[in-house]
Amino acid sequence: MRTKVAIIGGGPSGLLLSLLLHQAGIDNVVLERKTREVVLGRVRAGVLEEGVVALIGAAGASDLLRKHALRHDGTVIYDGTSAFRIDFAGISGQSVFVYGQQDLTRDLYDRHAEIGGQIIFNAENLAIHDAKSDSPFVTWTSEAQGAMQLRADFVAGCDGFHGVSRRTIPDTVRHEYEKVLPAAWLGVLSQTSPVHHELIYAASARGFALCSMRHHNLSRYYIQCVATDLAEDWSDEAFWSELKRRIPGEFAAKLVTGPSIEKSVVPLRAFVCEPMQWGRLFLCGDAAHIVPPTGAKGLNAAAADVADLSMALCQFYASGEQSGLEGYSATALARAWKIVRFSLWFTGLLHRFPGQSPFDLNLQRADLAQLRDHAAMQKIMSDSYVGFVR
Ligand code: FAS
Ligand code: PHB
Repeated sequence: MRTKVAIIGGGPSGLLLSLLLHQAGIDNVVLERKTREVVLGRVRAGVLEEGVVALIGAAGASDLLRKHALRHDGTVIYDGTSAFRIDFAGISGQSVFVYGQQDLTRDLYDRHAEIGGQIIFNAENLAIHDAKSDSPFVTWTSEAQGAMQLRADFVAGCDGFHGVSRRTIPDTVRHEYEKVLPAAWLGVLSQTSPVHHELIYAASARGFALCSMRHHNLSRYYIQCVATDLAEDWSDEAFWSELKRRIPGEFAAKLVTGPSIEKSVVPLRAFVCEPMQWGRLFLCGDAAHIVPPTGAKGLNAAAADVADLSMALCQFYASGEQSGLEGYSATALARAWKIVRFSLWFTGLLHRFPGQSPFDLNLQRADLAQLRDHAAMQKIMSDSYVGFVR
């Protein structure tokens, strides 16, 4: 088999890249380790930047998003005593859009099927070969077809944190930076009406909590938990009772609870791989970087990589110009580190970590007061959250 771009990974990064390349008439094949059902079953992210919504539109997959996504012009921050609002629209002139990653990935898959895109599921034991040559190839096995090979001009590593692409870059070339935080998030999805029409980020003395949503009858809640907690360690009752103790009383009083239809634990860590390219292999999204979900940046950062790589590939195939490809890693890494910085700052502001001294807690209180009272601080936070920090 032969194509122009072999895309490893059928998550949001891989599908978005495949659609954007298709729009430009650039032949590509997506290779996904799991089944479509497994990929679409992942709940994950919930907030999209306005620029990412436009990118999904450029990929031809935004019809349902534009119809059903909830536009949020701001968010509520609770400092443990009082709540205040950050007015994204007023401060940054942009909003964010609440639309679950599950729905987005489904839309991307539906569009991909509409255009007759090529995707191979259950691609096991995938390996990338000759990435430093101008004719790399990918091998894999599948029950249906046995050992397979695909030759390509370029390979896009969109296979997430546990994928094979990043590890294809030799240890002598690859530098990995990681910061693991001593906490995790326990997330619950429930078919209940959201407690508020905007998100509530709560920095309570008992730990962080987040009230989010998917639509008017589907809510997404998180509480900070111990890093070693398992979802099954928490009953629904225990979850709801703890959430109520961490959010402002006025919201706790009207919180609609119900059975969890999904419950999962997400570790809090930041990770960056340098470089994000090696020869004709280019890494996008979680394959190259991970951020704590506090800033709602993981999926948006992945989309930004995809936008850069698709533009660079379009430039190459249109005119032979290689500057976009040659500068991809430097551009994407400069952005990734700013996104890591914002996500870690926002996480540190809102979470309580083991070993924090009374001095640390007073500093945290001062930082929250600074965000509440100073327009300059709100400008930095708002611009970062809506996606201006690039
Ligand atoms: P993904 O991991 O989504 O997709 C990679 C794909 O590659 C997968 O389908 C995988 O099966 C496939 N793959 C892996 N190895 C392969 C191989 N060897 N061969 C072929 N295919 C292979 N972000 C937020 O903004 N907010 C959140 O609340 C949030 N919650 C999260 C919760 C969890 C549990 C996780 C893991 C992440 C969360 N994220 C969140 C971040 C998440 O949304 C990612 O940023 C987003 O999925 C990135 O998309 P991809 O880069 O496509 O990687
Ligand atoms: C979500 O709705 O899943 C969500 C929203 C905002 C975040 C993280 C997760 O910061």
